[in-house]
Amino acid sequence: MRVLVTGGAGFIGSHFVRTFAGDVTVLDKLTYAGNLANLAPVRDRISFVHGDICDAALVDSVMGGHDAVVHFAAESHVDRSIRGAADFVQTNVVGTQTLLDAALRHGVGTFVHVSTDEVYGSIDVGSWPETDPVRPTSPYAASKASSDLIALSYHRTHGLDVRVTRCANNYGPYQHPEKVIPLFVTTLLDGGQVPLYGDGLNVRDWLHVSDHCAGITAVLERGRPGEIYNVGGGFELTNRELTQRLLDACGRDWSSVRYVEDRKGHDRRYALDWSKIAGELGYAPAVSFDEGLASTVAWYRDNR
Ligand code: NAD
Ligand code: TDX
Repeated sequence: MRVLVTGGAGFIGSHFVRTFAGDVTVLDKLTYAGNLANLAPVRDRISFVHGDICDAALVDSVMGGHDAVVHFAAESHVDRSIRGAADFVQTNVVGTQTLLDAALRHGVGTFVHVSTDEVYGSIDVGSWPETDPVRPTSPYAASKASSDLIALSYHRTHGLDVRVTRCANNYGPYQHPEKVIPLFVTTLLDGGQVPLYGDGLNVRDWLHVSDHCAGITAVLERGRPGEIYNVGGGFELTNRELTQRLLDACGRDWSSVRYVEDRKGHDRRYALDWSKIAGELGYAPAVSFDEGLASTVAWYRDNR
């Protein structure tokens, strides 16, 4: 299978490319979040195209000859979307539409659109099934929800084989240190203080990046056209509980933590019902949180 992977130099996309057994072309703009070094282990067996998914002529010239697209490229950080939403709308919405048009023109077999649990909004108890409506709150989440709807519209309107995945919070090696786990680990290893937002009681469900990529591969290989698949099964923690584990792993205490002003519109909790992907595709997460966090901290220690 020849797969065009957008955003393949980022955190999750590069994990997918490093582990996927197929012919891969990466299309990546190498924004602040992309890093070619993330692809170093596989650089000689993949093709790399440096460019923007919003560049219709470039996307058209790259798309031909691929059996599938796995679309990771996005602006991905909530705090940055609060400071300014323009790049989020441009890349996440217009970029996705540009890719879909090219995929349609070139008769690409399958288009996997990689999305997030944040499109559902915040949930206090229970978990979201795929049938729940989107109620995004941050500009990041709203741009992802918009791209999900546009992607699904290409299935219903044009018959393009679009499949949407919505995953929980990822952690693992190679993540940009703007996100909470690598930010806290690298800061604590350097002896600094970490900023915990608000009361620290917001809850996130943490899934190892390799489990997310296993879910994406299952959807690519065995999923159904026009369907949404939640990819969950991580480990739920409040940010305080997470911070305690990171302090323990880095040999620090609560004097290394300062409570700071809360994120605007900070979603309280995300939780996915992932019974569909488990039942239909046999997906099950394989990495325990303790094991995954220990190896992630070790990776940041070894890759300063
Ligand atoms: P990331 O920010 O680490 O990487 C994004 C990549 O996309 C970078 O390599 C960047 O250079 C590239 N990119 C950005 N704009 C581009 C453009 N206009 N054209 C081409 N390339 C561009 O992101 P990530 O954390 O790896 O997330 C990947 C995808 O998974 C995103 O779509 C995100 O919404 C989704 N997702 C992330 C998480 C998470 O916890 N990180 C969870 C669920 C879903
Ligand atoms: O300095 C911080 N202090 C803090 O308390 C940062 C950066 C975050 N936080 C809190 C905010 C969140 O409750 O930690 C939690 C996790 O924050 P992020 O790492 O920014 O992730 P989140 O906002 O939950 O979004 C992530 O998961 C879903 C990814 O960045 C998204 O791309 C993905 O879609």
